[in-house]
Amino acid sequence: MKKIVILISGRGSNMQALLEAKLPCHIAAVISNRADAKGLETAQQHGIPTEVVAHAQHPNRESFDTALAQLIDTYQPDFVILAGFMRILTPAFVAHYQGRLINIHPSLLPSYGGLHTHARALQDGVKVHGCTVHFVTPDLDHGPIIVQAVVPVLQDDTEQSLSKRVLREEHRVFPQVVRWLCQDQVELTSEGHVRLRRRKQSGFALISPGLE
Ligand code: NHR
Ligand code: GAR
Repeated sequence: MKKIVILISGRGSNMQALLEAKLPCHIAAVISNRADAKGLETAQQHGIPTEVVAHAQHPNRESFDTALAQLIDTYQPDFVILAGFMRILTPAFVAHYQGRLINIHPSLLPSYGGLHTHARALQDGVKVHGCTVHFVTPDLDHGPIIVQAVVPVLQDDTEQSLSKRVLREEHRVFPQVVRWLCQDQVELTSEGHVRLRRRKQSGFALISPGLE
C-alpha cells in the first residue's frame, strides 16, 4: 500500500475530503507550517499523526524547506500532497520530490496562478472558473496538469459564492487524483507529461451563461 503525507496551512477541508474518501493508501502524517491551522485538529480526530514546521521560525526558505523535507522523509511517503499549503517551495525541495508532489489550485491554470484567484476571476468577468490538480514543478502553478474541474461564474457571484462552488469540485476531484496515484493509474513521465491509464472520458461542453 502506498504512503502519503499531506501538507496544509489552514482550514484543511481538502485534507478532510482526502481523509474521508477511504483511499487505498496509508496517510502517514499531516504537516502544517502554522501551529494554529484548523486542519490539524481534524486530522487528530481522524487519528492521523500531525506535525508542525513553523516557517516563521526559520531565517529563510532554504532552511524551512530543508527542515520540512527532513521531517517528511522520516515517513518515507510515496507522494506528498499539498492541500491548501501556502508556502512557495524552493527548487531543491521540488526536485527532491519530482513526480511525487501534487497540488490543488483554485483556478483553471495557467490562468490565475498565485493568490486571490476568485477575486481576480470576478474582476476579469470570465464566465467559467474552476480548479486544477497538478504535479508541482519549480515554476509556480505551472506544473503538468492531471485534472481540471470547470464551474460557471454566475451573474451575482461574490468571492464567497464562487469559492464555495469551486471548493465543492475540489473536494470531488482531489480524492480521485490521489486514488489514481495510489493505484499507479497516473504518472509523470521523464519528458514531464502526465500519463493517465483510464478508459472513461466525457465530452460535454459547459456553456456559461447557457444558450436559450
Ligand atoms: N512551490 C512550487 N515551487 N511550485 C508550485 O507550483 C507550488 C509551490 C508551493 C505551493 C501552491 C500554490 C497554489 O496552489 C503551491 C504551488 C502559495 C503561494 C504564495 O504566494 C502561491 C501559490 C501557491 C501557494 N505564498 C506566499 C509565500 O511567500 C505566502 C502566502 C501566505 O502565507 O498566505 O510563500 O496557489
Ligand atoms: C483551497 O481552495 C485550495 O485550492 C487553495 O486554498 C484553499 C484551501 O482550503 N489552495 C491554495 O490557494 C494554495 N495556494 P482548505 O484548507 O479548506 O483545503
